Amino acid sequence: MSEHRCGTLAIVGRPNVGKSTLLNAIVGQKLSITSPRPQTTRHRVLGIRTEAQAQLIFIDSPGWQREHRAPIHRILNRTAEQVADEADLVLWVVEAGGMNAEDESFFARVARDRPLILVINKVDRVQRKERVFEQARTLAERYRPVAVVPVSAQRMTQVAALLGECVARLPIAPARFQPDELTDRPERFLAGELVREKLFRLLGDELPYETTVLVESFEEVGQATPLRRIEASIVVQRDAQRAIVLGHAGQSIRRIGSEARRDMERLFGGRVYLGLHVKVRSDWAAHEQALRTYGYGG
Ligand SMILES: Nc1nc2c(ncn2[C@@H]2O[C@H](COP(=O)(O)OP(=O)(O)OP(=O)(O)O)[C@@H](O)[C@H]2O)c(=O)[nH]1
Ligand SMILES: [Mg+2]
Repeated sequence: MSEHRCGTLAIVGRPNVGKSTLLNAIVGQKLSITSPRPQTTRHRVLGIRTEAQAQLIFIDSPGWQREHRAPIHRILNRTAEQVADEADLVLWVVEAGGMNAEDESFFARVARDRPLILVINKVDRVQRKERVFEQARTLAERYRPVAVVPVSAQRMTQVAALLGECVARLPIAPARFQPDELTDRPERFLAGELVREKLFRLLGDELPYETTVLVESFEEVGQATPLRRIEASIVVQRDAQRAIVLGHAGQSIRRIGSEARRDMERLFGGRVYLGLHVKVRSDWAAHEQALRTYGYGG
């Protein structure tokens, strides 16, 4: 019997390459929110995969970007750098056919000198597969990773092959989490994130990045078929944004609420009541201190 392996794997790269989609594909649950908008992820999110002879502890991170125009970008970059620092192995995610100068500076500043697996994601978007192999060859020569694996996180293509490459390179060590643990984040955190995902997906560019979600209360009631009662506030900066979140006759917020609730029920495996509110709070995002109060940077 082979020895048991366990270690941490950082999922890093520039915004929007599919890091969180990959984490979810690996764990089989929506632990980390995803959207077509860059910098959807704002926190480190752990996703644990337990196999017979290995436990892989993946850490999803915010997209790293070269330019930071606002304090929040600096915080997100720092979080991504810390995640890469802490891990036994770094999974650097890039896009099939779509590398740019930002990937290059990410490598120079964050990924260089680390044991690196290069993940070429979104291969489903490339018609001619030999293009992907060419890209893999070029990247292997240029960045000297321990492996290059083309995948489609969305379609789950080659994810098993990626896991095989990962396990082989982890230290021999006992498991750190129980086999049924999927993350270190409490349900309360995951609930807030799912509301934020719907907000991002439904309202997209209409809202500024500073829009966030606060879970005001989270309780479980009832014995036989417990119900999670969750009250959450969407925090915006201006009255006009409040109107956008509410939508005509409250349509938008109702849809955000029902879609978020459906995802929560799937993730928690039980009934959920979700009360959603909108709060206006101006200018807090300009201050890193305020961001910390809201739980960023952790
Ligand atoms: N076609 C295709 N799209 C993908 C794939 N993986 C992710 N996407 C899409 O790419 C977009 C970004 O995905 P995310 O997983 O949120 O990307 P991310 O790297 O976590 O982004 P940030 O958290 O913003 O840094 C979403 O619209 C995904 O549906 C893939 O394998 N194929
Ligand atoms: Mg993400």
